[in-house]
Amino acid sequence: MPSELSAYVSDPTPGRGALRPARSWLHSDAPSLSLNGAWRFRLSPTASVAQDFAAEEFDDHGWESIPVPSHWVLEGDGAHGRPIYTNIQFPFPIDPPHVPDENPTGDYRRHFAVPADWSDAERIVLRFDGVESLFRVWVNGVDIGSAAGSRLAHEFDITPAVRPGDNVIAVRVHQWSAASYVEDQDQWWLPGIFRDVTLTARPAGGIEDVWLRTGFHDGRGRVEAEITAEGSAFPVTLRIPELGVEQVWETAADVTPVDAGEVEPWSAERPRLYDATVSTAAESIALRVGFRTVEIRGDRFLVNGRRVVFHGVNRHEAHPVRGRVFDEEHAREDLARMKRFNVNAIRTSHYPPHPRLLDLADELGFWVVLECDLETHGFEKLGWVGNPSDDPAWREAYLDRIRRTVERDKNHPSIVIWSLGNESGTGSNLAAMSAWVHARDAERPVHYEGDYTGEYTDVYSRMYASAAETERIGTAGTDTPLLNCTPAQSARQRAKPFLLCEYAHAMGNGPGALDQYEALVHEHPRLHGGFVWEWRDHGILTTAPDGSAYHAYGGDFGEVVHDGNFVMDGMLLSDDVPTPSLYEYKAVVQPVRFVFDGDKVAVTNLRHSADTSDLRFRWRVEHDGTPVDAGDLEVPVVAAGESGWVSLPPVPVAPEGETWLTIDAVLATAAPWAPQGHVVATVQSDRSPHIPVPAVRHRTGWRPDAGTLTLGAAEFVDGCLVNLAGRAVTGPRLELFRAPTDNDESPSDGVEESDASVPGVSNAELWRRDGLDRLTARRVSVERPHDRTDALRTLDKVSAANSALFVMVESVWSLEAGELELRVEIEPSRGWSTVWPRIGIRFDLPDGGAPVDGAEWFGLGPSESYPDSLRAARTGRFSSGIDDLSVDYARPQETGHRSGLRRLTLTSTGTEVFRLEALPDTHGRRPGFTLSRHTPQELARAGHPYELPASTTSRLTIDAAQHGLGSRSCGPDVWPEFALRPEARTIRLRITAG
Ligand code: IPT
Repeated sequence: MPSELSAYVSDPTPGRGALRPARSWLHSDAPSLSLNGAWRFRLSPTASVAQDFAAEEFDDHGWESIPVPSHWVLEGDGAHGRPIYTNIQFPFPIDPPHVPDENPTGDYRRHFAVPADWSDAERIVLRFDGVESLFRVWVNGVDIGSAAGSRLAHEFDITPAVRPGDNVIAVRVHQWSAASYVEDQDQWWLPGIFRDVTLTARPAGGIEDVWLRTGFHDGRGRVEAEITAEGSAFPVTLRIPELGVEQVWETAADVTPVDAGEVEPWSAERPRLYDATVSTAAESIALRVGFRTVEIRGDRFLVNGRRVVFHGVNRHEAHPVRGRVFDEEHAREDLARMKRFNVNAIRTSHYPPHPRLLDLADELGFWVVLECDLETHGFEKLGWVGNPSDDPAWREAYLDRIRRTVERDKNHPSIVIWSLGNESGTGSNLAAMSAWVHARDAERPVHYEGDYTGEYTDVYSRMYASAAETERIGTAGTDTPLLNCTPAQSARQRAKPFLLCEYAHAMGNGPGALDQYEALVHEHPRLHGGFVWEWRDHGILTTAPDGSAYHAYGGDFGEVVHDGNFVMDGMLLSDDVPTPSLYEYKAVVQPVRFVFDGDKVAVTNLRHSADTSDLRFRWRVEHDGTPVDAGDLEVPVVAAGESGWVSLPPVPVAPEGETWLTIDAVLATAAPWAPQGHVVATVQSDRSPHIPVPAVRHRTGWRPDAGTLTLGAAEFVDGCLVNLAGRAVTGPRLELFRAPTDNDESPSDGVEESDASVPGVSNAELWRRDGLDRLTARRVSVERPHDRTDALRTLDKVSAANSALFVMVESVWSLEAGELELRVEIEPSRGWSTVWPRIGIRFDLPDGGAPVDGAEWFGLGPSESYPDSLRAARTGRFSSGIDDLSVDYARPQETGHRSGLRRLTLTSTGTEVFRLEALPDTHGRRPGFTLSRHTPQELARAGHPYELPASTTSRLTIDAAQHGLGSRSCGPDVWPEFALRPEARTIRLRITAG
């Protein structure tokens, strides 16, 4: 590679020729021209191809066409290389600032016409909103400049190179560059011009930049304007028509703060915006201002004087087809969905999103932590040796990145914190970024998680701290040292507001224990909530060998190094389907809470500042899940932070069976993000009388006896169930295995080791070691009572190859008051040392002519639930087809468990097959059920949904217990309280034919 080229590609400084200072992304009436659309495109395997294509005259007829914006690896069905997914790893040798000669390089060309009336323009500016990673641009053969900073905007003055009429632009983009070392975020590497390219005609006397800093104090709004314009552009006028503001500034020196009078403040809950314009004779800029004041007072983070609690998510730009290419409609729907699930905050992990996203955040209402495009995580394995964050050669690049970040988005009221980046170690360049932000924007605090000791940031932040650690951080009067901190540094950090910039890793089935974090926030005001990792899976829609469509993850494109399905860790599946974790999250963080006391309920409004006037309260009473009465609950308006007691309606109680009272807080009128009647918060109260559980009938005189037998709906041959309700059936067999979740598969890091973890080893590994996935049974005995009439007892010893551990399973089938009862006693031997995934029994129901394909149940639902994820589940009657009982996690794993089962009816094409009543055990514990087309073993073997074998059998598992979910794929394990230790359990079912 020629050395000049190598020097260019491996230059840590941020390019040449781009306009500085960076400006806001403004809505101006100055003429502009989008250069989005079809461009000519050529991909080369190295950076060292001839540059002749940059000339004005060049024959590009043989080139392909590619859309701008796009990522070339997602265009052309694999003809342009393929996406690469890595989390921390660099997909090239760690040889900073150099990158390999194999450096996919995309050349782009297109013609554009400069309108004749642009001749009055003082300057013509070319803007790139996002190009990954390093690019260089020519206009009509004239070298304009180069830039790096993939998710940042770069503008160039191209006035000397353009002419009215036809022009040619040429852009060369390299996938790898020095910048790749500081863009090592956990995501797909997706090269190309992936955001808008725009040409603007800058008028003489126009406004270069504007910043309307707003404040809200004592009911009044204030605007402090910063206008960047030539002296000759003045006078400049600020208008906020709705407030009657019309302020004319004759000269730059006149620009003084404006009292906007009485205003409604902006908050994430009531995102009140006022249309404003800032104009000169030549140009008018439209802005939407929101009045709010951000401040830190002691260890509190306040907006408009009130503490903020972040119920946030980390949001990447990810789309299964477009990658990081922005689609406004999709983004708006995504944000509206966040609102519907009670999400109130976004961290823009780990780079500025498309600028338009912040307009949407202002409008729909979110607290935003706006993060700079920076991550050098791959240096961690080198002990951070060579990390750019502490290398003066990179200082300018770091400063350029933060300036572009803050300048572009500074006008947005939704942005309340600036974040320097993610996982970049620590060092002087980060401190320099922070100093720059403090000088530029004294109001908004600076965040960076990697500043563990708090040398240069304003809030204390951690990721994946356990609930116990979080509590230690929040507890007043504690002086336990914090992670990586001396006592003095701990004291410094404890003096600041705390947030979890990432927590509750939502990979696969999980996380559990969301509620533990939420509870802490309300006990310890220093804790300001956090941001779940993460909002959505990043799967890329592609085609399986069998022709079916699926969402690909790391390794699916043949990458040399990759991180598998670690990119599938969202609360939303790649195709926008909310996972049960999102419902759980919604329930856990709901802004209205209820506490029952007899015939009264306390309604507490936990919002930041909005009262409950937008809500209506509805109640309903159900008897065994069947509605019997409903109405509106009159709740006086409750101010934020307040509670009010309300009398409940008289609740008709069912003499036998269960009575549940449910209250929903719903939107009284439609919001921009949800229809009228949308449920914001829910609570249930159990009003059932005590219902005695029928005692186990004691039988004696058992003696060996095989042969055939019919008991109610069940037929047996030699003690084996062969037919149930007229259908062939096998089982029940003991099932201790579940298809390991991503959390189950994750080795423990031994930090804050929980009850369930062995350092360095995953639970799934322990389960396979113990053979839980390959249990075999030996029938010890088959017996009937002396009179041979109405009961059958079998005893099985269940164990795995090469193991002496075992479980005894005693099953008693009997007729009780004419009903078939099955009681299973599960008794572990001594010596089981790990947690168990489940304690259940499985019935296999072959399809025959008509598969068992549906379930109706009274119990917890409608979604799956696990011991540490039960808050979204409510008691009621639900029904579902078999396929909808499972969640299509990107990597098949345990799914579909419904807890707290009372009654279950299995159906086949709408017809009842059999009914099953689950009796609580002597501790009052009820089993759960799973109905699936696959066994746990089949699920565990598949890497993707398309790898699951065709099914000819439905599987019903009744679990006395399941292990919790935890968050161990990146974070704490299952809390001891929800970890399933081997233990004796009883399952009792009453079964009747449909
Ligand atoms: C953390 C990263 O900040 C985030 O980008 C993502 O990779 C997440 O982990 C896991 O999905 S860093 C980790 C070392 C805690």
